[in-house]
Amino acid sequence: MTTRAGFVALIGEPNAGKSTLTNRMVGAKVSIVTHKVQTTRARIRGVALEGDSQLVFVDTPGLFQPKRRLDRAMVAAAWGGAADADIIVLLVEAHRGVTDGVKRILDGLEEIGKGRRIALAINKIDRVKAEDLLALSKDLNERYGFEQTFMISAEKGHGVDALREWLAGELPEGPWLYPEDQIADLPMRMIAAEMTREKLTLRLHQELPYQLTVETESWEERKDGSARIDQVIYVARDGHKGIVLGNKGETIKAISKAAREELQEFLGRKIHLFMQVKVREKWLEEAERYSEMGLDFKDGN
Ligand SMILES: Nc1nc2c(ncn2[C@@H]2O[C@H](COP(=O)(O)OP(=O)(O)O)[C@@H](O)[C@H]2O)c(=O)[nH]1
Ligand SMILES: [Mg+2]
Repeated sequence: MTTRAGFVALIGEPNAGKSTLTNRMVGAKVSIVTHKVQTTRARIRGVALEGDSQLVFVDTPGLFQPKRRLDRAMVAAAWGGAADADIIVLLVEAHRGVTDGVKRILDGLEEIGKGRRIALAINKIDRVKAEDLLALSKDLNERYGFEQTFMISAEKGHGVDALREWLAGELPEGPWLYPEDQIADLPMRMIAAEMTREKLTLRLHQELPYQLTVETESWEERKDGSARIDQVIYVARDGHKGIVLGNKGETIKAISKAAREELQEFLGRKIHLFMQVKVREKWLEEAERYSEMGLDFKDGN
């Protein structure tokens, strides 16, 4: 039996559906998804099997024009994910078409693209008419020489099998990179923190989710099979703390409940989840916070 294995980087603008596609490929939720942009911060790897192939999907933060330090670290992580991959899949939103952001990514691909294998996946086809899709596909293929083009709906599942099967056949021959039952390459404490950050992002408005980060401080296994998890939510301002806590602590209670339920389902056991909110004005400038997110913190970042 010849096995194949390799890395498939999913790149695209924020909100293109990279995390949704990662989760669908893996068949489990390993990456958080919201309707808001810039939800994914680090590179998250989700592992999928197709026949004798092991596909490691690298879900990246979106590619956009970075302004702030965290933005720059995220965009660097996204391009880094692409550079390390065997195959790159660019996701473009069907209903948005060739935006300025997409044009900038195509320029970026010209730079790193030499000798790289790059496929196009037009996502969210459930939102457009078939004839518009063909025109968009033609337009994009005139702008860049993609190896293959797929029309998919990551959310509804259309076209995803064809993409996975093609990728599985194209990856290099070699032994699998992860044990057969592993679905994500992210420490569980980070997945737990991400789950809480997702609930915060869904619940809080505007800029606030961007200005907070979640870390799992301790994870204690208990004799009865349950676990106690302690997390800290770092916010940048005093006022934010009040918002996260909510009136009489209602907001944090609801967030904690939602995160705990999801974690329990994911892990299949009882979880005791404790959260604390800390004000750390400078967390967006602290190297340690970045390494906790799996991002590089560099001078000039
Ligand atoms: N209609 C539709 N929505 C989608 C599809 N794929 C993703 N979405 C939605 O697009 C939003 C962004 O998805 P996400 O995976 O977080 O995008 P990312 O920023 O590229 O990781 C979410 O609200 C998803 O539910 C799709 O195929 N069709
Ligand atoms: Mg994402």
